Amino acid sequence: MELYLNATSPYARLTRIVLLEKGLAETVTLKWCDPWADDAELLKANPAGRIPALVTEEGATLSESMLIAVYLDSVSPNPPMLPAANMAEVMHLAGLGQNLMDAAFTTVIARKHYGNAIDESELGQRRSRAIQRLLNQLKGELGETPQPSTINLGEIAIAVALDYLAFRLPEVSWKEENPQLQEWHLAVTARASFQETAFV
Ligand SMILES: N[C@@H](CCC(=O)N[C@@H](CS)C(=O)NCC(=O)O)C(=O)O
Repeated sequence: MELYLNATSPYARLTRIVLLEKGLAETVTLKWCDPWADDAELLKANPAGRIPALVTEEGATLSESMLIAVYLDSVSPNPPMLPAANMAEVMHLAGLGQNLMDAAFTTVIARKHYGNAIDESELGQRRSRAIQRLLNQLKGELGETPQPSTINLGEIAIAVALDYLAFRLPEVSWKEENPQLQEWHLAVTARASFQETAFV
């Protein structure tokens, strides 16, 4: 398989962490690219020009980080990223994580293209309020320190999104304002899969 990615995409990082957690990293060639520079190979694989894009052994290109994660879970069922016993809970958390990622990532990209004043726009303010509401909800839902023995797609998505916030929008200062969430995040990101894929 081949995975198109870069080192700063939260979506690409999520798929890489899933590969590592499932012991599939050796089966994939990492194709580092710049999606913003219309990388020719990436455009050939994924006409949307977005990463992550995974080319399967059969030559099918998959896009969308969550769909790629579901596919990888089917390629190698153990350890499961979407355990059947608590599927709804894991998907619920994965959705919160992906929404936080989307709000943070769109804020970063909007600033890059239109300047920081874009934060004051109607959409910029909606994104900012969404980030605050999501953080509040996560604070309420992620009380217990996660088990070091297992991890699921919901936990991965949330921890990557929180890391991305700290990386790109440090002024949100979610750690200082949510020590409990910080403790949860520290436990998850101590895993080798997170250390190996840290944002740079
Ligand atoms: N919903 C997609 C989002 C993917 C995405 O937005 N990727 C960004 C990099 S972080 C990208 O490739 N952007 C290039 C572009 O939009 O042209 C996913 O979950 O995979």
